[in-house]
Amino acid sequence: MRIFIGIDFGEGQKEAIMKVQGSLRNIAQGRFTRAQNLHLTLNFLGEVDEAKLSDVFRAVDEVAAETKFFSLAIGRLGQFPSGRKKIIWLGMEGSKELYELYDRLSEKFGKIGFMKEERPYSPHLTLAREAKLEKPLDTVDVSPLSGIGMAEVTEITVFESTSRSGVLEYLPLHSAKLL
Ligand code: 2AM
Repeated sequence: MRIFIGIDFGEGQKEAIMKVQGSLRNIAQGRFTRAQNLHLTLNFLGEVDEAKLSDVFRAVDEVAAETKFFSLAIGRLGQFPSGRKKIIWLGMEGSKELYELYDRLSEKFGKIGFMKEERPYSPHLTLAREAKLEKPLDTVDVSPLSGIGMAEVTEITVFESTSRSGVLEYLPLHSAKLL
């Protein structure tokens, strides 16, 4: 099973994000993320044996039980890589708590035998894949985001990433509430 730990967003936040995506659709072609798939990835574990899932759930529970809820500002639009077909994302404004949560999870997953991610954590919320831009990204209207301000993070979720006939689906398997 392809597993990652992520943060889900509330309906109001998803609505605002989808409005920004709507504006992006005016200047780009690509595979756009569906509203139900909007999330922020914390730790990506990759292929996990079903037998190891309960260890993953326990690790998430333990970290959640020692982490206070926090706020996250959904910030600027960005893209990578710089080639012709890009991933377009919304970045999170530097939240110390988010990075601390990521580090705590990484440490815990290291202890139960998962490889540490070499690349630095780059929190982003993917709006579109394989995107081809017809105009610069700064022409996208991001004003709906100012309406939602800070997103409160109160729980973390273990997701299974599946692809059925090319349609990506992220199934929540287990959630743990932060303090
Ligand atoms: P993406 O949106 O940039 O593709 C499920 O695939 C989630 O895990 C997505 O948020 C995806 O990020 C992320 N993801 C996929 N492969 C990854 C990897 N090797 N390292 C970190 N995150 C990854």
